[in-house]
Amino acid sequence: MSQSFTLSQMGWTAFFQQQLSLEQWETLKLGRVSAQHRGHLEIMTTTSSNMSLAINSESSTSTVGDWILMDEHNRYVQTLERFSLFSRKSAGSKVALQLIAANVNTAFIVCSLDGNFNLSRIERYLALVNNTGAEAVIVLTKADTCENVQTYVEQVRSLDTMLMVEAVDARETLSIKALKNWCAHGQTVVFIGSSGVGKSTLVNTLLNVDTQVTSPSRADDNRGRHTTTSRSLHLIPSGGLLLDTPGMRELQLVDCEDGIESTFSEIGELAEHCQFSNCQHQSEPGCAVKAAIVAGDVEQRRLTNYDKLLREQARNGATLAETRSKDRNLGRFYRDVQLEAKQRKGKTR
Ligand SMILES: Nc1nc2c(ncn2[C@@H]2O[C@H](COP(=O)(O)OP(=O)(O)OP(=O)(O)O)[C@@H](O)[C@H]2O)c(=O)[nH]1
Ligand SMILES: [Mg+2]
Ligand SMILES: [Zn+2]
Repeated sequence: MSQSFTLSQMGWTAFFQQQLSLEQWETLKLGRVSAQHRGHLEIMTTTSSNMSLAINSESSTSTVGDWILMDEHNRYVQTLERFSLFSRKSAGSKVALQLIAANVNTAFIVCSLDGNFNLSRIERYLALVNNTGAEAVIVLTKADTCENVQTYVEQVRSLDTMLMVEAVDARETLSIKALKNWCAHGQTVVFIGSSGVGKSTLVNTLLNVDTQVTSPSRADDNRGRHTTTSRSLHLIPSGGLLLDTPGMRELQLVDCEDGIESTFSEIGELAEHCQFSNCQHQSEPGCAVKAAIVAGDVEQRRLTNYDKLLREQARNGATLAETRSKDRNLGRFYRDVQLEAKQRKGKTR
């Protein structure tokens, strides 16, 4: 299917326009990465919804949602600066940063009300989203299977009274009507959350077509059977772009301190009133955070999660930096060895 859209429908704004010179604007082609495959990127342009671009060492750093420039032969030239970027530590033991999505306005943090609900997990996703500057909306799906929906909505609101929360039946157009507010013309929305919570179901209902494959929930979503296996960007002809992602088994945060601080801002504010400026809020005297917990104003769970996430992102950040520097040193080592070999050859010749 080859539909064509305007740049503005695809999310183009002045932020990107100002990055181009007049010459680039007149001679180069623009596209937005809509999917990433093993050897090629799928690109949305004003003339094609699925142009293919081979991945080379330069384009390999771009991700779904990126705007890229191509020359007249459809060769990759450059990725434009992003206004937001989602990344995490790659799942499993691999020490690498995985880019999830670029240029996202809103993130729907999707949780289902059938056993998936977990406030600490929601905070983890919130820290990720708040670190990017995108707006977070908590979408509680499978509200049709739950008897006390309102109590869950209130639990989420207790994290932050300003937080947007919507409880829906993801399969029903009428039920998800409120979500359309965030899917306005040119706005990009990413769907994140565990496997089986209804991300692709939401995408299908919002698109009004069954583009994304969905499958019945498994009792245990920890076995790695994900229905959606890659990220993809879909344009709603009436406005908005939806970025579906595979369920995350493990969202490990990296360098997310700002996101964590803004997600748990009341703890930081209280900490300013602790007797010691380096208070760890454990058992120090004059701890304002502990006092708030005793008074019932802050949940102990929240403080524990705050500490855990802060430590985790710092640890992952340090490991990643170490790996990068090792790689650099190794690269230098190989270069030196090659240089030496060349010099030796030169001498013997
Ligand atoms: N009753 C009910 N079922 C839902 C709702 N949302 C999703 N489902 C069902 O839940 C199952 C899983 O939905 P998917 O949309 O595939 O979940 P997903 O989050 O995309 O999962 P992954 O692609 O594995 O990450 C499907 O059978 C959906 O029909 C809902 O609000 N109510
Ligand atoms: Mg899916
Ligand atoms: Zn303290």
